[in-house]
Amino acid sequence: MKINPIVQQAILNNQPVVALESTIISHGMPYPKNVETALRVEQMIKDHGAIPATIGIIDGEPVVGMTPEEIEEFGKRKGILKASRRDLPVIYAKKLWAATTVASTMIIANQAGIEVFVTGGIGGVHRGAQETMDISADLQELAKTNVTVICAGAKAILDLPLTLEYLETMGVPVLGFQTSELPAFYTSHSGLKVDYAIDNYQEAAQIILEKRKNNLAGGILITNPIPDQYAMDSKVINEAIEKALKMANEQGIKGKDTTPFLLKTIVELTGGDSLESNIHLVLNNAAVGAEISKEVCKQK
Ligand code: PSU
Ligand code: MN
Repeated sequence: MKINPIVQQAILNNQPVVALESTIISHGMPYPKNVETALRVEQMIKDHGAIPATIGIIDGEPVVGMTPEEIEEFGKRKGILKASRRDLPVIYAKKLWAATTVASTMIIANQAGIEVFVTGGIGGVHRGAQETMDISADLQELAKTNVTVICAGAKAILDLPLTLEYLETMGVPVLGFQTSELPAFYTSHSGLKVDYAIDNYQEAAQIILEKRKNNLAGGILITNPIPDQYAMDSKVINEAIEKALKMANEQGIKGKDTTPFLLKTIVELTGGDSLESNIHLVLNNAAVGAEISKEVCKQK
């Protein structure tokens, strides 16, 4: 793997590093907002005193700490694949370009020695999974790979109660950052409870270090609600979600295309409003993730 020297140095010196995924760039947001956002997220992490490491795969080589030029390329190049765990060996062997999902970013971050990973939303159990068995590989990865993921909960394109059940079965702690309610990505309310609320960065770091010290393999999910001023109106967003799900169904969208299709359609249906919320919640997660990674380094 190719590790950016600044990132490598920081890891070796127990300085805070925050991993970032690239599927959100290539398949989660339209160009040029995707690139703009990715760079702003990196800046936010730096402003909070940590080092960002955006992860992607270039010519079959995992890159940890992409350059701004590489991020730009991931944002606009056509045909960049979406790589989850099962795609990795093929992409490496065929020397392809691929964006990494939550699952594959966790794998590569872990191999590089990075504990904290910030994103927008994770994949989960899709609505209708009782029939389709569409359950994101992100959930299995959280069960086995030692990386802490900070997100804004999961989108209501998913079946949130089943996603929580699945995470419970897989032994993944689901924590709320200063909340006891699972945030629902575009809004801070899902009506569902997280396992535990955590009050501050110190507590987050203590939990992470206890999990590592006691060899309790797997990830931790820290859910961080979108700030009120950027949240969507729940009626507006839920209508868009319902409509997008119906369109996906009618158009026969399946497998790994489902999540990117839904994200794109929701942005179109809300006239770009959902994209603005999405951008702000990622920035907010970046700030929290940077602070947690600092605290982990301090307490280690
Ligand atoms: N949810 C979002 N934005 C995203 C994704 C999910 O709000 O960009 C991406 C992440 O990379 C996540 C992936 O890991 O979609 C999940 O895809 P799937 O459902 O196919 O596992
Ligand atoms: Mn799926």
